[in-house]
Amino acid sequence: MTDSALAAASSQISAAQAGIPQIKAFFDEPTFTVTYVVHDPESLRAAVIDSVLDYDPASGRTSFSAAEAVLAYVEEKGLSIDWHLETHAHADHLSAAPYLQQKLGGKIAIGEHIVTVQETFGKLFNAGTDFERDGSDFDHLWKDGDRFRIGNLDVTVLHVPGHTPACIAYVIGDAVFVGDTMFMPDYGTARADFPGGDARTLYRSAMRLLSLPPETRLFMCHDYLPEGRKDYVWETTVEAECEANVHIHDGVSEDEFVVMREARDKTLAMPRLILPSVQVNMRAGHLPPAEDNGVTYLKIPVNAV
Ligand SMILES: N[C@@H](CCC(=O)N[C@@H](CS)C(=O)NCC(=O)O)C(=O)O
Ligand SMILES: [Fe+2]
Repeated sequence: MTDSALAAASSQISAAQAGIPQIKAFFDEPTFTVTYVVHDPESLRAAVIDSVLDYDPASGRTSFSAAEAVLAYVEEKGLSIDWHLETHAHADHLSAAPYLQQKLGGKIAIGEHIVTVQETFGKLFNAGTDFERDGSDFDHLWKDGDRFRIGNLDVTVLHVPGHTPACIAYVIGDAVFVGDTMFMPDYGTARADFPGGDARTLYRSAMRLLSLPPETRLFMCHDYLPEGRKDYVWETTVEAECEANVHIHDGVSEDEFVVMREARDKTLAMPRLILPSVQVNMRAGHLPPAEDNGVTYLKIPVNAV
């Protein structure tokens, strides 16, 4: 069967030399998340990928230091933001997309299968009828193989489920923002035990990305600083992952991967911010509506996760 989305992504990468995207990474140490600003150097059109809203669970306070760093960079470079791109509904940090959108304009977008995620978490949080669950909280939903441009940069969307059902990767020029599929070679892959996650599906998604040209640059969504390394890093290549990824290097079979992934997932604690994150991120990063006293509340489902 021909994979036309992947073929488009591959030929785009080969042709990318003319419009190499400019990429700036912002690492948020409290959540180990990497936010990217990607821009076209000719037109200065840009996208923000996977932004972070600071959230202190003890006080319930949000703040904006991570987002302010992105704002300062966008201003300094004179960029125009077309998109706030999410790779998935994150379970470990709140998105700052609505805050950045209010300051910078641009549309908030995620993969079309977010509706599955909205259904699951809408139920878990007993969200009312104000929560539509049809993706309409987002400005745009991508499907596999969608192509668009950021200035002169070509972008191809790849659906890469497994960590969550809605995960997508953005191929921008010769750079792929892989979301939570794989991590740096010495850390491996993302967990597959969230609702709708699946280790076998994750393996297939990772293999799909790893069939892109070897020189393709890969940008991670997280780095967890494995033992033996002193610095956080988030950029690698298809070739390096194929050679050395501790979970999915060349030669690891699908069945071997599934056994390893499922065993490892049983040992992992829930992310520190999963409950606040998913009920906000299922709404594209908007907080639930304030109650009649003007205060916004986040829910904690007891013994339900
Ligand atoms: N310690 C982190 C862990 C977050 C976590 O579970 N991250 C997911 C991605 S959203 C993952 O795939 N982790 C892989 C691992 O921890 O091995 C936290 O509490 O936020
Ligand atoms: Fe994630």
